[in-house]
Amino acid sequence: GQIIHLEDYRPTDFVLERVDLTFELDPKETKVEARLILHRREGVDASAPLVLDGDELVMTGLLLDQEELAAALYDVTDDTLTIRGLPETAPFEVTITTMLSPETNTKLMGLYRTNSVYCTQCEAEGFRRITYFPDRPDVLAVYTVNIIADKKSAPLLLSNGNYLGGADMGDGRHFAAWFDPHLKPSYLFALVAGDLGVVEDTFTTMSGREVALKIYVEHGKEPRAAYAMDALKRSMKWDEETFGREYDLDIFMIVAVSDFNMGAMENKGLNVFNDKYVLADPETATDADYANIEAIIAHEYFHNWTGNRITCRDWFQLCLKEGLTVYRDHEFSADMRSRAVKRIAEVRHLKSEQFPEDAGPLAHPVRPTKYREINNFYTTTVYEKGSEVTRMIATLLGRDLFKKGMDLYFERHDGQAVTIEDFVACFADVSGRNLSQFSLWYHQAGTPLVTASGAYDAGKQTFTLSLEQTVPPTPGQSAKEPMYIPLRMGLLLGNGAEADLSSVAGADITGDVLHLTQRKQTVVFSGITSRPVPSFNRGFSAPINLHIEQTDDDLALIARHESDLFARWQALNAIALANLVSATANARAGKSVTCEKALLDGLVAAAADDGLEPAFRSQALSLPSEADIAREIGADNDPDAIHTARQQILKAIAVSGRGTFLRLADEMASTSSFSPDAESAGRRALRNAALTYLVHGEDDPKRAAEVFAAADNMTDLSHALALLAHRFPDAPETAQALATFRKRFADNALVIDKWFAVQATIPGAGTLNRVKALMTEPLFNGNNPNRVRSLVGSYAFANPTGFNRADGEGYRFLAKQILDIDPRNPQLAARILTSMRSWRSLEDTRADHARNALKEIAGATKLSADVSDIVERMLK
Ligand code: HT7
Ligand code: ZN
Repeated sequence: GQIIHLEDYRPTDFVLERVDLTFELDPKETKVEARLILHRREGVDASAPLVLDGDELVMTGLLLDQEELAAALYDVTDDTLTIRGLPETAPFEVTITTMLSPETNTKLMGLYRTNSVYCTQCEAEGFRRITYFPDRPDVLAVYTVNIIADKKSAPLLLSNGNYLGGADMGDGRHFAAWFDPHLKPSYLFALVAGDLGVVEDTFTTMSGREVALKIYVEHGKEPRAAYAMDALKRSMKWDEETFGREYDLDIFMIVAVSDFNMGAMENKGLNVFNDKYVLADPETATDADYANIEAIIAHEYFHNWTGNRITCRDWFQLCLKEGLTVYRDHEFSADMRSRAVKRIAEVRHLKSEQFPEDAGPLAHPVRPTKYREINNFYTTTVYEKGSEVTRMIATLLGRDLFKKGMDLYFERHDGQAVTIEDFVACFADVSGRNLSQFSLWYHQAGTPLVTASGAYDAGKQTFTLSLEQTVPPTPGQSAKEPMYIPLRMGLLLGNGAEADLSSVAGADITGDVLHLTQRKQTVVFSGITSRPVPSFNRGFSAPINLHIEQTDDDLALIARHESDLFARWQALNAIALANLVSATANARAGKSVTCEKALLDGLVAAAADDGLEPAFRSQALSLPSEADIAREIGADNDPDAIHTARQQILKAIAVSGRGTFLRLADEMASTSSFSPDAESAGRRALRNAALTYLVHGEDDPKRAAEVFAAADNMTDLSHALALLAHRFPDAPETAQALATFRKRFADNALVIDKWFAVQATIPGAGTLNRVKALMTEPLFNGNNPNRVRSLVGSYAFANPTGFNRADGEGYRFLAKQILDIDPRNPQLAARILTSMRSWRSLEDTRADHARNALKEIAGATKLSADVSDIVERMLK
């Protein structure tokens, strides 16, 4: 594929006014008739042809104003339909007939079948797999959709908007018509047809309109959609109360399907979901599943305003809808749950997923300027870093001005396809601030590094902070400008009090936000009566790396006394990370590993502190992951040494905190029936964290096997299974538990995904053979994205020692899988391949093996654009 550049953006030559679609559904021979009403845009040359996008289409008819078009007036290539000789000013009608085979569409883009249900996925460029079309987000039109299908196998016929009516056709078929009055781009089109069960409810909007809510799932699974329905109603209410956004159709539908490339899709009025993010009950879903369902239901619903009513001018602007909508779903979850705990989880995720992307060969700006394959830009940088950039705008402007800016955005751009510049201008306009330096966050890739050092002058009672920022070079961007970094901070005094920051020179401070804008900045605080301990980046106000020489004593003070709970966790995490990095060096050098007292004391004290909420204490107990340690080390990584060091630290904590962990395992055990609420989930998390240590401090699988046998919910059951499998992979108790789990849940594919993932993430070189064996297991299905992600994805993304085998077999296995998946489902293949994005930070032997595996992929004949784009960028 060729490279698309932002600077080449031009509006279309023709304006689309209306779209009428008729589908005659059939598994192998679906007929689509698309009637497009267009006119030439003012000022466009009268000879300019209409060029429509297409992808793997078979066209069987083409009419212009109801007349067949002469062959000389059009051309068809692999990906375009070009029509010449069109009217100069008058509107005209193009009618295109295409034939599709949904059953053989394994790419899951366009119209496909999943479990006998017809469904569509059009973002980003799937609509062109249905008909020839100006398939770009700045072409907004009103759609009418007629669906004709066999009545027995597809009693349900759904599309966007409001239902117009339907009828029996007398030949075993029936039809339904839908009209969506809202302007929309083609990527928001959706059609679903099949035989599904439904859960129904209603929501009364703030202006008193009643909206019908329907969640469609496979027959028999209706009770498992209750939590999703509850989350939907809470999302609708929250968006009204927080952003003043009301829903705008008579009906809102969600359909759960089992074959889906991503999490979910925000099609207007007809969201389509990966069933993993809809279905939940205590027996089959973990607390993490419940939290994900709540967040993703909210995310897709919030897109109705941030994405659908106001959409992207072009795909370079993807963060306009995704970054903003992630920010909105984060705020929603923070309001539904514990804000501090939610923030800790977000930052853990950002650091483990986005920071490595930003530090490796796939790094790109939040708003990229070029792409080869847009599917590869649905990244954690666009989503999560995009959300952090929105959060920084809110931090800089404060709550009221941020709200005003959002109100202006909704008012000014409703019904439009806009850019990041349009979005930022709303905040500049309401605040009167110049946000041009701030906008570098959209344009410069790479995680800024801020180094800080402090000096206290007791005589002058001043504290001088020397700050320096650098942004590392990234592909295509070697030199960087200094960024505008809002750094929330405090100066903690020995007695637990905080210094007043208002007497300051060298930087603007608003509240507790220090505005770091220069490459080097010296900031002097006056009136500081004793040596303070600085606490930086409270609430993770900026997505940066921070280097500051701080003693464990200073960090321990922050961990005990910070008013910001997030900062307390951050300090504990910093103590742990430093200890784990030095332990890794020792392990690699064959020396013994020691666990510092500050770490033992800090973790056990936080765990034992009954004044803190259990969910926070469980986060405090959860050590940085092996990937976190590798990232902190940065280069020449040996995953085996990291694993050894971490296991030994875990064991040392287990031994020293045993009394506390025994108490918590007992006290946090549930006494009432299961509830998925955040508080109950927090108690389960703390108990399971305590159990993790207890099991690592013992040489016998007995405790884990007992917890497994006694578990009455999936959170505890799957945690116990993972403890057994990861700590005692070869024990008979583990084999027994795996067999019991498989037998009990063999008919529930989403639960079996947990079973695959647990086994794929068993540490050590031996796991590759397990993974290979599991691929031949009857419950595995290489065509289903959830199964592939659970087995192959978990192995490659979440098993550092198993995947990064010193002999390179893990990489060779992955290369083979990528080449096998690619022809069927390029998007899935490309995504799993990104698991190798940090290959250059491995020690030489592994890096050589990784490079060779990547070269093997790159050298294959007939690679998809998706995979060749990723592999080429990774090898550059
Ligand atoms: N906006 C949705 C993106 C999406 C997608 C993109 C490419 C291929 C398949 C896809 N399915 C969904 C999801 C979201 O961010 O809400
Ligand atoms: Zn989204």
